[in-house]
Amino acid sequence: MPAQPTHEIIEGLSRPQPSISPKYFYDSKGSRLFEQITRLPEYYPTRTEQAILARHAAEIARRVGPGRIVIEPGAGNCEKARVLCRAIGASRYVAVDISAEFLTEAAQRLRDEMPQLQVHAVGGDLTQEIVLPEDLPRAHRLVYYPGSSIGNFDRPQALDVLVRMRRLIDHDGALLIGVDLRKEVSVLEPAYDDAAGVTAAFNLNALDHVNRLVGSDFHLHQWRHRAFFNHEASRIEMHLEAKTDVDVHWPGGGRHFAPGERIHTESSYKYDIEGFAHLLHAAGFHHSVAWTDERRWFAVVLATP
Ligand code: AVJ
Repeated sequence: MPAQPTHEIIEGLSRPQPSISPKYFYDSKGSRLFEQITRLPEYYPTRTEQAILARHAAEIARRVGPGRIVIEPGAGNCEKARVLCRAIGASRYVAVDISAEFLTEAAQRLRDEMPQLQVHAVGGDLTQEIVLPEDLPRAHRLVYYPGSSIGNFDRPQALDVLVRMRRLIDHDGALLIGVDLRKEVSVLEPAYDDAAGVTAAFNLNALDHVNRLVGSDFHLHQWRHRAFFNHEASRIEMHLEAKTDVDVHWPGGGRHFAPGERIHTESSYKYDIEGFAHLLHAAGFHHSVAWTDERRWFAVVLATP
């Protein structure tokens, strides 16, 4: 999180098209809700990606080779890395996350479980420069970016993030990245608007988090969760929509929302494999291999310079 989240949040809320960055979903309650989302019947990405990784683990391991230094931006609970590091016989693992405390605990658990793996925890995120441990060798690195987190960024931002990843590795490095693919709206929309209302709670929780960060007075019951596929932009959009006239105050200001007015909280871009390979190419990853599931809902891509 930046040093001054208050500024960024108020600026976003004050625009004609108000928005809150999706990074504000992830306070401790939001992180718990997200873990619940990954287990929902409608939310296919997590389990589809895991199935692809499990199915092709041997081939991935063969292609990347043993002794890799795995760097994972947005590592969170380090769950996914444990599986990968085992499968490929990694030598070191560098977990990077904005929530440094959460990360330190997760890193310690991983050390206890895999004593042969050297584990480092680093605070930071991909929209800024990541500062890696000084003694970390440059050779034989593998950047791991699962979960289709790249989908949160629009094209120029996604390109920028991929360029930053490219700079983390040398010519012998690689990127293993999960990408959610374009598919029928009847599958996409329920994944972001589930029957149990977990995604709605996750979206609304951003208002609670914002209240705590900026001292605003959003009342959650005045807002409803909206999620729909924007075909032109090829992205799921999540919004919070005012149910009635809403007046929100924060120190030094505030704003009025008319009934039906929306705060944009997240975009989740859906790619096709060819388009994503293009983006990778533009970022300096000139070779890529993609694995996908039978329904072609999700892709795991190994990209190299
Ligand atoms: C963590 C960004 C991959 O876009 O699917 C899930 C976040 N938002 N349900 C996604 C999310 C609502 C998720 N990413």
